[in-house]
Amino acid sequence: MALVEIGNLIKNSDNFAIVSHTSPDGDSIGSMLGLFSALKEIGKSADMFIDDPLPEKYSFLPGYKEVKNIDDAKDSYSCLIALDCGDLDRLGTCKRLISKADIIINIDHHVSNSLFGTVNIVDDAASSVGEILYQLFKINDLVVSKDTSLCLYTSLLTDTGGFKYSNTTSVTLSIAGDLINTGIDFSEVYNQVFDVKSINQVKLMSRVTSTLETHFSGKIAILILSRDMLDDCNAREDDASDFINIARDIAGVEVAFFVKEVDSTKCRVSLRSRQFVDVRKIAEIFGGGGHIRASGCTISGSVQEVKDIIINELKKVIGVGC
Ligand SMILES: [Mn+2]
Repeated sequence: MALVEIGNLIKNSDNFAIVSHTSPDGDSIGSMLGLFSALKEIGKSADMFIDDPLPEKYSFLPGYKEVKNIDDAKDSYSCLIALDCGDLDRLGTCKRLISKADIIINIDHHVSNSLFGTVNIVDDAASSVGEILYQLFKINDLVVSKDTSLCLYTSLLTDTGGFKYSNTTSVTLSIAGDLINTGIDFSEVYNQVFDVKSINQVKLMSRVTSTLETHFSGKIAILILSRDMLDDCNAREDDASDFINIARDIAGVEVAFFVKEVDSTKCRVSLRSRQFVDVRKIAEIFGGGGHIRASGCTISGSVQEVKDIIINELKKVIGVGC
């Protein structure tokens, strides 16, 4: 459906629920808070839900504290807007809100999106959901205030890794320019999102990097995060969300993956590639998804077992073209 029709649908609705994926990142949080801010500008009521704690580093964003617990949801919503979710399972427990809403608007940029909405805007050429929302607001003459801009800018900045990933386009940069023109402190956003670390996070980084292993003549780099490390450092899993980049950035590495122990029976895996390997395909084998250079999945097994499973899959693709 076209952006103008979605805009009309939003203008003619009220009582919104906004949801996004588990393990929230800068795009899910930035787009959610940006949409919330834009809806408030036109006098709409909206509740926001994410089925996981929000990383503290985004607490500078307006509306951060207004994200609600799923147990505080109303009995019904006229319109539910899902952001940055390739499929309904990405919503975690927020999935149950689907049956409480009359209309589902699905706004996403994952090519694998299952089109679960009543209406769907899935643009895999967009760097981030924040980029799609900006276009939606502009084309429908909705106000993009300084608060809204701060949130959307955070979406663009984080999903492009600071405007350096190949998903960054001239459209992304032009929108970022428009957002900066509202007067937001964009260097402070960068600082908060990429630079500032807690002492516990730095301690955790030291533990995680000490697990570094490389395989296939240094083309594969692996990091491990165990529950014990989190307990020892008094840290949360999301404190480790950027550590995968340390492995990916080692000279000669084509694929980096990060095995995070959920419990003794399963692990979450994040995958990154540099130039050749489509890591989304690997994540999809295990029911996960993502993008060609960044993906994730959950696999049953111990840390060691899961590590071996991924190495085995990479064995089939590494050396083919790289
Ligand atoms: Mn995204």
